Amino acid sequence: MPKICSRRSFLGASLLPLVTTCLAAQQLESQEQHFVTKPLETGPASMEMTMQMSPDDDPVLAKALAQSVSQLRNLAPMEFLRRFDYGKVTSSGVREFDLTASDAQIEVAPGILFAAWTYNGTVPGPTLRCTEGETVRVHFTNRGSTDHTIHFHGVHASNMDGVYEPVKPGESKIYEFTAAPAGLQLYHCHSMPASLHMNRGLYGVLIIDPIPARPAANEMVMVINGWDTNFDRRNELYALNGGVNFYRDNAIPLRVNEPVRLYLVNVTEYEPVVSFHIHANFFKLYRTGTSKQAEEYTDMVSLGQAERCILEFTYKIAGRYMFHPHQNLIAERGAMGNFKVT
Ligand SMILES: [Cu+2]
Repeated sequence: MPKICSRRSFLGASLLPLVTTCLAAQQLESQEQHFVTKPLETGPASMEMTMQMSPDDDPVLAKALAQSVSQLRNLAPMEFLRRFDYGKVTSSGVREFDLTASDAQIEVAPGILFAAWTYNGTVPGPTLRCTEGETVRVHFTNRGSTDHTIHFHGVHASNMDGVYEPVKPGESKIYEFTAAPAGLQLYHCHSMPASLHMNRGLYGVLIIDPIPARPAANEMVMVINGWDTNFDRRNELYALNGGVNFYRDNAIPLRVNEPVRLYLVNVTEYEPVVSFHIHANFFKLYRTGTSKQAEEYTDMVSLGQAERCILEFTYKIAGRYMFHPHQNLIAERGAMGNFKVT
């Protein structure tokens, strides 16, 4: 029996649905830990659950962190890094995107399946890309099991803000706005509780390119996120672009002397701040990407939740270089990566 079941089974009748889920999970492959529990209600029971599970006391999570990562089901962090969705431009010049919310089981670490809520089937959702001043139209369909929205960061009308008009399962909504300001924005579900809808995986990146465009570079998107696998409002695991330790074991290839531009976004729930550090190098820092003038030249940046920034750097010496949040516990629990510079 997976340890999660034995630990939870003594917690009493209020957690009977969890126990039932655990019994069902025993039918699943023995090497996998499936997290398919319902979110906890507020109240004494959830307080009790905050004492449960961390990689320090759960051998399943500890093993998943120690195991080498190669492929993850319904996640493709290496492809995600440089996959930009430009949508389609209509004859009238409107840039249109399609986003569909759906429930999906995604493997966030080897053998760890998470019952995610997704945009277009994966986490993060697609990186949408447009140019400042364009009219953007997003066709949103909710094929999930509960209400969702899309809340875009940016400047737009209140009825396009994706907060007060929940889209019910089976329904659709069109969001339309003028892309502004240029910079690194994000989008996420704002159904309540937003913390749950984001922890479940409903977020993505919106890049609004300036006119004139930034200089050519090897561009990548990196989203820092946490995984609260037992819905106790604390993260057991952390990830870069959804995959726990994926870039630790699958180094991102870079070339010596090539300019690199990293679009960095923090969507980590339940942490007041998450930092990011690259080894053996410094970067130019553009907060929110709204200015073309770098604000700092540094090797560390700290981001509150939903904060983002653009980093520009170049490696001049070949080798393997680590990057990670400098809260080392967060790095050790999955938000670890390497560049391989050749
Ligand atoms: Cu939602």
